Amino acid sequence: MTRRGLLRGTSACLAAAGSLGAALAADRPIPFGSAAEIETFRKDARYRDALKRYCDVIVPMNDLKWEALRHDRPRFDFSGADELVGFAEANKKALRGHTLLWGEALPPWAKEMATRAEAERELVNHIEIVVDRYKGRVGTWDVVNEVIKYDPTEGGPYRDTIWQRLLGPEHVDIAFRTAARVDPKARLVLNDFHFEEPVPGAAARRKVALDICRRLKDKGIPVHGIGMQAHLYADKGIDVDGLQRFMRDLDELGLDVEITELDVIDWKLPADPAQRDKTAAALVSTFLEAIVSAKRPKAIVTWGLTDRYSWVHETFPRKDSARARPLPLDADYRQKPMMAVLERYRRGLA
Ligand code: 9MR
Repeated sequence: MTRRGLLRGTSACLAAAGSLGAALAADRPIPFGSAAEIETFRKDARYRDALKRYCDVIVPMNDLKWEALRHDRPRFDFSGADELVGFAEANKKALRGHTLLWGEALPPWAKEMATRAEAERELVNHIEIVVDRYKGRVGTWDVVNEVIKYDPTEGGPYRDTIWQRLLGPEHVDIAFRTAARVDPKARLVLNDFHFEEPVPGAAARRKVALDICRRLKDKGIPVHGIGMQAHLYADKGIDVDGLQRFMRDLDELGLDVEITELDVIDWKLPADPAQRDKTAAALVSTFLEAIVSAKRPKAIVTWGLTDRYSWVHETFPRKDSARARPLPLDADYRQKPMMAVLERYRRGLA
């Protein structure tokens, strides 16, 4: 089999290639994964099968958030997270942990924290317990999620959250320092969105992300990469030059990149499903080309697998009430053109 032929093969074929597969280590496909939502996971066997079939990496979509783990202040509820972690481990999937600090998806009591001391105590205690429970199992953590102000050109750079209000910019330091202390082998990531549009706000956000990581590194606090959520708007463009510069800046800082929540927001596209799928695939292709041609991501993760279930339906409803088509599989689990694009880029065949 030629090298190209081998690369075209399935992962099963690569695994079967044994030492030849190992010799191609540098060409190993970029790990692909998806977020998994617990209610759907429990009720839909096809959803579980799709996770098994397509994913190298699983991310509990909501079950590691404070809202899920901490609805009772004194007692951690790991039921959902343990179920998804168990499934990932049983099926030899890597795990991303999402997320140790976010200004949203908080239980009511956490939104009512009132003092700096209380916020710091709760944050440190939470990270110690959660990271320790999954030590050596969750390989990568979105340590902080969405800490950058939506448009830092209008003041900032930090988003106004309970953490920022009570702890100031140090909330980021505390989160990374604590996660690193509890699991020194975990990869620690700053995760955020709106990095890719050709607008000054997105460029400012890229700069803030780099500045935060540089500041952490200067203080000796470990940070390994930036997670680009990549909720791509089909009606907006991609700043290819800006992204490529971003990849070079990440390289200079010794940081990884990963794509963490990829999907396409198609609410402004014409109704025709085939046309929408084609546009979405082309958009994902433009985005991945910009990234992968400059830097190999550690993982490419979509925010769900099938159009049957996605946050995009509720958050970006279409005027014509047609279902959104944000993901690589359609509502009946058939592969869409986006899946072929993902396969091409992760196998280096683009
Ligand atoms: O898709 C998630 C949805 O089910 C939750 O209700 C919501 C609040 O926890 O979070 C959604 O996921 C978000 C992710 O955690 C962070 N980036 C934006 C995602 C879409 O809102």
